[in-house]
Amino acid sequence: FTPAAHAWRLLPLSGGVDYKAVAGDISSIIKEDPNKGPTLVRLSWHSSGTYDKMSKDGGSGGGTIRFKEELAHGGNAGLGETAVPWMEDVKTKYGDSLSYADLYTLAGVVAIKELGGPTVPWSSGRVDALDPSAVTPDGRLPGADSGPPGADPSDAAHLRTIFNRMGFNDQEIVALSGAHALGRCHTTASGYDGPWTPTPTMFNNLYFSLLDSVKWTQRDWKGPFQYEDEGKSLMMLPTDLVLIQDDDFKKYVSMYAKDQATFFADFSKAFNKLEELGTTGLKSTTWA
Ligand code: ZEM
Repeated sequence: FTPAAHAWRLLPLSGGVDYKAVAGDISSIIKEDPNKGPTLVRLSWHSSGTYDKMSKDGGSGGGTIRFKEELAHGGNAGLGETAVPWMEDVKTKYGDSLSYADLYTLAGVVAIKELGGPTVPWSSGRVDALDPSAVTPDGRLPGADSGPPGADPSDAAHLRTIFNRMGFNDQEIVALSGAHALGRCHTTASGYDGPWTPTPTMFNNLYFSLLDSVKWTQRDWKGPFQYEDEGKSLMMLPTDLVLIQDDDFKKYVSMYAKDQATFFADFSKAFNKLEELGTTGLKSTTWA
């Protein structure tokens, strides 16, 4: 035993990043403009949602969503002009010791908590891919329009195909979809328009209660097929309505509409799983 060896053991791992400090910096960005929170949740989800359990590629692990090749994927419209550049100052501050992959996934859980949601467990240790060769092919994220124009949009099979590929079951699909309590659709990004709830900067179970109770009708407009409420202030995507058109999905919608605590618990588990798909060697990290 030597004092030097002892001191070495006290050094933090992972290049010594203080993840609580990183989380604090992300929180400050959201406090300054709460509308950035939902877009950061979308960034973290899209960075993770490329995973394929058969080929075992994709997922958040390489931080590949920062590459223009991946940002060019249809589902990522808007993120290259918003959430990705918003994180750049934080990345610069911590340098090489903080990976983009850890930063983007941490931003998701910080935003969820900052906007009133659960403290989702998070682990550090993702190692960035150095070049875009790890970018997966376009088409792995769900499309909001699950059928051709004019067709019956209630195609539950599309959602199951996409999410089963990542390893999620019906209950997890519905729980994860509750993130649409947050944020809105932007005509400048996806082409869809409007928020799902009247409180888009609050993480709660309102998405489920609105889905379950409001009379949703097709919006008459020049944009893509979407639904609106009678007051014309809220929206639902065709894929959102699928969750009440399919009985196996609907039972979870009704459950989460009645029970926010169960929604928070199930969402936490599913979102943590989402952010760790395809990763290896992560270390459970206290960030809050
Ligand atoms: Zn979303 N999502 N999503 N989503 N999403 C949008 C926005 C947001 C689908 C989808 O097509 C869209 C999940 C699942 C699915 C968030 C989180 C999560 C938008 C609007 C679309 C079109 C983008 C825009 O125009 O800015 C579809 C089809 C899904 C399949 C089920 C899951 C899972 C999520 C997280 C767990 C969030 C927070 C937003 C709001 C973004 C913002 O900028 O306000």
